[in-house]
Amino acid sequence: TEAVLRVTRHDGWRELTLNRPDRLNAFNADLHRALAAALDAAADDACRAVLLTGAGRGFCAGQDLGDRANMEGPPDLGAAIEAFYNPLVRRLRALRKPVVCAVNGVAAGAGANIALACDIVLAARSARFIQAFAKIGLVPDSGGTFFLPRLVGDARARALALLGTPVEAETAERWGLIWKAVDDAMLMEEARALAAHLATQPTQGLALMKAALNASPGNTLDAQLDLERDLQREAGRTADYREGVRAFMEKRPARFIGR
Ligand code: T3D
Repeated sequence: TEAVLRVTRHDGWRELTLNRPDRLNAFNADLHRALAAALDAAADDACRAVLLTGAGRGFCAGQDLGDRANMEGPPDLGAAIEAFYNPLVRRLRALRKPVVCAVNGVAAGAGANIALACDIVLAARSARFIQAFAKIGLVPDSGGTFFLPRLVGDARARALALLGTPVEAETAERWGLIWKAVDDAMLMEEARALAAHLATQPTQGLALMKAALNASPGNTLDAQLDLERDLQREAGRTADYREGVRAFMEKRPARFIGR
């Protein structure tokens, strides 16, 4: 049987492809376990960027509802969130390297919010983002109620959550939900070029940047200024910072090593 997650190693970065195309890459426990293992493995210094995408015509349809179809009593969905979805979002945010998401098709439910948890989101023009939870009586999870209002503002976040209205990629770009909508035929080329570029950049600096941005929503300006001071202290001690300054002074491109 084909793996539910395809891991492709490129020079300095890895491509992770959700691979249950006949279910629009909906999550079952196997896919969760495989993705968790791949993200943990991506902590390796040899990997300096990650690209997450989906096989087939969808990106991810969230939880596989087939696994929830024959319930005897009321299920404890909190247990699934605790075991799988929350750790996934935490892994994506905590990974000390950029995660690019190429949303190749529909992203629904947790599938939409997992895309939003990534650092840079590109989407095919034909892709849609759907907070599908309203249609089955659930609450946006996987950070949806955290990311949505911060990305698009409270008014849009509320309507998207309460109505489950699909958002086209171009609208998503215009609203600031994602970085960029890309022609379908160009999506993977552009996403791979972006991941490959990030893999040549000052990885420690990017990791510290990510930490600062992760902390920002919960911080006061004073706390964030203190954090920037501490992270800049750390960034200033990296070999890549010294190389960046040297390359600038010598008017040549920098050669970053990720340390
Ligand atoms: O339970 C917990 O652990 C709590 C955590 C919950 C997290 C969540 O994500 S809850 C939200 C779950 N997701 C959804 O509610 C979305 C369900 N899917 C859809 O609404 C639609 O499929 C889409 C809008 C995403 C796409 O529509 P469309 O018309 O392009 O495709 P389709 O025909 O509906 O789907 C294609 C196939 O994929 C189809 O199977 P078939 O008929 O060809 O055999 C469909 O059943 C299957 N599929 C799509 N989404 C799921 C799925 N199968 C299982 N689970 C899915 N989520």
